Amino acid sequence: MDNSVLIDMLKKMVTIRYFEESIYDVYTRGLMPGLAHLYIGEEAIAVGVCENLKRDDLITSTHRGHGHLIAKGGDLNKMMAEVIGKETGYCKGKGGSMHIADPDLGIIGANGIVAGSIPIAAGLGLASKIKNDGRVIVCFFGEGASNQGAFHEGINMGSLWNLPIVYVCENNLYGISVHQSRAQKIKDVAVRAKSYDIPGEVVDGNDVLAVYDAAKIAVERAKEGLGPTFIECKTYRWGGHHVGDPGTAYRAKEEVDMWKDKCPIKRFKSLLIKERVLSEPEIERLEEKVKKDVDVAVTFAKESPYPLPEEALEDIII
Ligand SMILES: Cc1ncc(C[n+]2csc(CCOP(=O)(O)OP(=O)(O)O)c2C)c(N)n1
Repeated sequence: MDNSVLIDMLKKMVTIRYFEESIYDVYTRGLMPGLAHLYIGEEAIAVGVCENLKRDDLITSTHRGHGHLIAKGGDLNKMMAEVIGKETGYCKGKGGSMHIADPDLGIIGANGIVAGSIPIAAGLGLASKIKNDGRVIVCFFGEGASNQGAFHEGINMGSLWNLPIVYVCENNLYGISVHQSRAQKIKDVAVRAKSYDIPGEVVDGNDVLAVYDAAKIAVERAKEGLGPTFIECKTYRWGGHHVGDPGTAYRAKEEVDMWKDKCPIKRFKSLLIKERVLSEPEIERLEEKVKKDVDVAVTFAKESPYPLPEEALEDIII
């Protein structure tokens, strides 16, 4: 793989991490209405998958969507402004964290309905197949979503109609406060692919190159008309379910610490240093640049106006 691609992947992972930390900061300062679900710890998945996509390819996202959007090229200023409810945001500040979409970048949208994006991916896949436009649809969701009826109905259609979809299950072990073992008997969600007669693979979701490799094969299969693939990425969310949940009541500190040791960014940085792709000072400079970009987004969002009350009913369907 070209060094510039590896560096771009690190940059995107660091951007997601710092963007999410900044959201936590604006939340604790009381600048953010409502809540947001952070992606810290899971950065390798969005980046490893989206690095295989072209601008025209489509992604559907989840309630924990910032990482997917950034990995697909989302605008940091417009994202941050949306999260804190400002008029310059993606939805003029009326949608918030869980409703960010950018169709021009192939980002069909975050989604507050757990598993809601899976039938949407079936529709997008069917449209792509009918138009024969060569697009691939990546559908992100959690292991919790895989217990929903919409998951089974959506994948059944994807499989039956041989649609160009890559199903990416981000198994972070918890659905809100419920451990996976209390919600499903299987350990590997990927086994469910078998009942839909599509390939299913388990990968280390904290290893960005392992995710990249698995997604590359899946994207190629979809482009060749061979139908969907299911990739389960094992990972962990470092924080609580959302910014208001400390995440300490239902998880042991040792468990959280163990996963923090497996930090996808630390791991990728070590590899890039070992392979002489980047030196430590170069990584520091990259991180400084990313921090500046995110800080600019925060300032842009803070300084932007709120939407006008008289426009509250515009742009919505009532
Ligand atoms: C249809 C539906 N049911 C329940 C909820 C409440 N809810 C929000 S997030 C969540 C857990 C989702 O877990 P998972 O799919 O594993 O994603 P994660 O939060 O772990 O990323 C639930 C039950 C919802 N938003 N939508």
